[in-house]
Amino acid sequence: MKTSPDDFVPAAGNGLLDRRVFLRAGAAGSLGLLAASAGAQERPAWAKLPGEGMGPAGAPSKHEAHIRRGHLSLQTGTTGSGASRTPLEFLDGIITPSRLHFERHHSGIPDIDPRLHKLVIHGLVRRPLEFDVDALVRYPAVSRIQFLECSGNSGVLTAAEPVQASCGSIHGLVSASEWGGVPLSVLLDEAGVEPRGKWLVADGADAAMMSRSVPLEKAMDDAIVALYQNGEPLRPANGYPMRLFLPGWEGNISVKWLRTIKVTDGPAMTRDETSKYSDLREDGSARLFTFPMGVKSVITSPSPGLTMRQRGVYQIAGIAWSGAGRIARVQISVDGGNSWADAALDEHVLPKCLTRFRAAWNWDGGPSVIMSRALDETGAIQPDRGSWFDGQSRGNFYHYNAVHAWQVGADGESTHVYV
Ligand SMILES: Nc1nc2c(c(=O)[nH]1)N[C@H]1C(S)=C(S)[C@@H](COP(=O)(O)O)O[C@H]1N2
Ligand SMILES: [Mo]
Repeated sequence: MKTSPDDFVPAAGNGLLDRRVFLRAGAAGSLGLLAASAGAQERPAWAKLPGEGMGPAGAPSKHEAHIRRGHLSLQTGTTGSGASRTPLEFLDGIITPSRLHFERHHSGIPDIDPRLHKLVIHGLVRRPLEFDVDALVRYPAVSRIQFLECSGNSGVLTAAEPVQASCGSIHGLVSASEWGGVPLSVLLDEAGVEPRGKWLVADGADAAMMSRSVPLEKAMDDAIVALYQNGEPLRPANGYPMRLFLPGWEGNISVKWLRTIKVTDGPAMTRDETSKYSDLREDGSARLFTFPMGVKSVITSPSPGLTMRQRGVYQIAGIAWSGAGRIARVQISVDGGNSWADAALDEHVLPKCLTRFRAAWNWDGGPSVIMSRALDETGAIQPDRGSWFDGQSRGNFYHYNAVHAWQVGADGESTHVYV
């Protein structure tokens, strides 16, 4: 079935179309109407000669070499401390290729020999245990597709003026992977947590000695000791040979290069959970722990650098996620929030994972402000920018999840605006 522009049903102001256009066969064909009609083609040179041979490992096309992690900020006076970001504007679907997963290191990437690395579980347990990789791979394993987001992601949106940067530079401290490994509950059960054991303190084998306190409840619920990322052993930057992975919670607590788990009767109040990653309130007090990441969405296309060259039908695409569970709904506005319509969600709507959303927009070539707003299965709604600041101290920039807006200009370029 072919659709024509007549099949595009308006859903909200300024040309936003009904999402059912994505559910209909032939919808792509209708967008193809914009292209010159394809007739018989000449065979180009590459279609006449035998191609390159195969190799032991793949690499992206040389024509896509610009798709790289962006905004590599290095903390001055350090070697390898800082962050690199996922180039969200160039990606589609929900899985982040491992080579483009964001990185956040507090003291660089340790060069760990997996044969010498051990995870020790001790403290308030009946039987202290020690595991190397060879031992862990013999345990019952699980794998799940889930996001990881740094609490500092999008924090630049607390600035007085909207920063002009790419989508990935602003929001790219979030990625999603298939994480595989051993449920922490299995290992803790084997060690035998004593009744007084209510928390654990996890620390990493990097020079930053990253350490975080985890409530036992979460550890027993869905935490894993991850060994695999997108089907292959973890990348060194992401915790090789093993990391803690706490689905939906602020990235910092997923301790990389996991070395020790000590079961305790309370939180240790480590440097990494007190001097950083805690939210300062208006009255000057600090909130004690903000673990799950709030419901959030971002339009990845169009966005700065992805120029819209002519008026007509475009796909608005983006990602939505919530640390509390599944995304229930994403709404889109292309008129600065005056009217909204539901986006279509891709097939895989997984808990604590990125969800891909799409909407069709018949752009009339005029300046437009485009926004997305997500709702999760617990009923939580992504806040608007104004209400995000309620109760927060000035200067707090962690856990920013407010609705975000791009302005598409008459020249087809997107810029960052506050609404
Ligand atoms: N050992 C250790 N674990 C760590 C860190 C670190 O510097 N050292 N950074 C934390 C922070 S702040 C985040 S956001 C995530 C980032 O994980 P990634 O680099 O795999 O994206 O790891 C966390 N775990
Ligand atoms: Mo982080």
